Amino acid sequence: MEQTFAIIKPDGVANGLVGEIIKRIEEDGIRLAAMRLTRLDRRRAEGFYYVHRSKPFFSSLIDYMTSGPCLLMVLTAPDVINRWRELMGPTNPDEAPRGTIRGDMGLNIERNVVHGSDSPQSALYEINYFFRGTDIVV
Ligand code: IDP
Ligand code: MG
Repeated sequence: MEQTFAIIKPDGVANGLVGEIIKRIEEDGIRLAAMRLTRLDRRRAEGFYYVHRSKPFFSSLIDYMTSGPCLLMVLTAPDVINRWRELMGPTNPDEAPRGTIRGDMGLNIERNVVHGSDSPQSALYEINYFFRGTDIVV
């Protein structure tokens, strides 16, 4: 069993896509292990995206991620880090195939609906950044 960290970003929540995205997660056989609806403040969003702090899009990314509520999730399944990245599709919705979440619902390379950890190390960091062990129920 493996765990990963996922976010339905503010555009996804604002556009009413939570149900459709969770349906795709469950239909893939991935289990929800923790979940919280929250609005990030700048400090929290900047800490989360620390690795991107020197990118030109950083401050715009923080504006976006703090623009409204988002849904934080821990997902559990065998090989779930790769499986969730496959369901999301590539970062840029213009390059994401139909049938992927970003391909079907992403607005642009910034407003791309969902986040997923990219490695076991980042999954561990990101899960612990937002959740306590006792919040994780599967
Ligand atoms: P990922 O979310 O597919 O792992 P990352 O490269 O880790 O992609 O970038 C984190 C987030 O930053 C992306 O999901 C997207 O919201 C935003 N982002 C990435 N590249 C760009 C860009 O070139 N312009 C604007 N925003 C970007
Ligand atoms: Mg990333």
